[in-house]
Amino acid sequence: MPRILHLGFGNFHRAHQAWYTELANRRAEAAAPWRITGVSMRRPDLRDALAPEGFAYTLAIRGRDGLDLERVTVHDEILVAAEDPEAVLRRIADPETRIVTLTVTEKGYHLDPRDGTLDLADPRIRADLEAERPQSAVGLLAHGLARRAGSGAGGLTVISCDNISGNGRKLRAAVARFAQAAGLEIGGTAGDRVTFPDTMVDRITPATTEELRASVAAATGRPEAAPVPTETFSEWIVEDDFASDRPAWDRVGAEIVADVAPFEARKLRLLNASHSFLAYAGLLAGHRYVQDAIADPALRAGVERLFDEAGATLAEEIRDTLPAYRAALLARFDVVEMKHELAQIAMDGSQKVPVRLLPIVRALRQRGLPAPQATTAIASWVAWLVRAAEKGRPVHDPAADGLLKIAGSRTGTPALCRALLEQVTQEPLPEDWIADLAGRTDRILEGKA
Ligand code: CS2
Repeated sequence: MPRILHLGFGNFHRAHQAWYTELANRRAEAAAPWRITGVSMRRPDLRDALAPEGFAYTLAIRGRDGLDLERVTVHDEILVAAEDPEAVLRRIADPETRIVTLTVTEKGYHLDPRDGTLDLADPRIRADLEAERPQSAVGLLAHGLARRAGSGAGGLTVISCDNISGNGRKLRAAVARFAQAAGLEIGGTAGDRVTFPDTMVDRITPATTEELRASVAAATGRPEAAPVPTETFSEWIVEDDFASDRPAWDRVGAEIVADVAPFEARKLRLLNASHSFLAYAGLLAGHRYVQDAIADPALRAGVERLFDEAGATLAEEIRDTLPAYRAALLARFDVVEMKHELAQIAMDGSQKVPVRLLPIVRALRQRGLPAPQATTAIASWVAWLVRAAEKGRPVHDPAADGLLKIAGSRTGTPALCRALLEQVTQEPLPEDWIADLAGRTDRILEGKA
């Protein structure tokens, strides 16, 4: 039975890659169905909640015309990496496993946000470098690939499904760096090839709420512990670089292409960039959900300007798609029943700002153009951190301690902006841009923006 091992068994995986695999299995009736081993990285809660149902769950797909319920039944095993890393390593080395997918969020890669390489000074990575049984995704992959190498287990495709630009390439480099530092030999022979295609993934998937549990129970007539809310829209673009066979994903909507980069830039710089802007500016304006922020005329106008700026940085070949893409995005943000929490999107800004917003500023400045709205979006992040430091509010970010220390310092806004940005980029930060950023931050903090 062909198998996928998935690291990061959370709602996004359950709404996206698992759903494509479910549909592909239904399509390819004659072939052996693919099964997924889900791996929760830390907590057993979801495994325990889903075990009585044989790990099946309901996907609650919310569109303008109501709720559509689909059953997803592709998982037959859930492991918990923190409890039993050995079981995960065995599965990576298992010849049945043809594909490893990952949704561990940006911070789950332990990359240095300033240059996107594995951060060997990160405490989790340091601990894993000493351990026989690592717990991070990168450590598990390096050890698992070392076991697999030369075993004749066959080719393996490792697919990062997180919102990081060049996600496949960065993951490959991170695993190689870890292996080198740990003295592991992972280079497969011709028969044991391992590839890391780049991908663009897209489906808005909020957290499960009590309200969703109640509406799914009312519709199906039986209570369910962990249904997943999502939208009708879904997109998955994967680089054509497979070392193994794969489910018939391309027959159910996924696209396998030669170059993912233009799609990835469009998604990160339009969807994710405006999400982050709405999160910081929206929370500062007292909103709770994406739907409230996008209904605020000032914020909606800001999103439109951000779309203009981001659109101008994209490759020529994708520009024609922009009017329809932008209209679809606004409609997606507007679905009132989604209740997508801005606080969830605001998390991990130090990992998100450098891949979503800074590339817009960089690309426009390289052409001698200003990037006022992308700069305002970054200023919203800075202002939100300053407010959090003032109020002693916790910030969910792997770099929270350092960020809050800077945000709470009384060095003056330009120095504060520079110090914060230096946490997330190695690029030179020109004085005029820092002055502009600081001015925008002050106006937001004074309530004048
Ligand atoms: C969001 C994304 O939480 C966030 O930062 O911007 O998770 C977004 O909902 C997805 O990328 C949509 O595909």
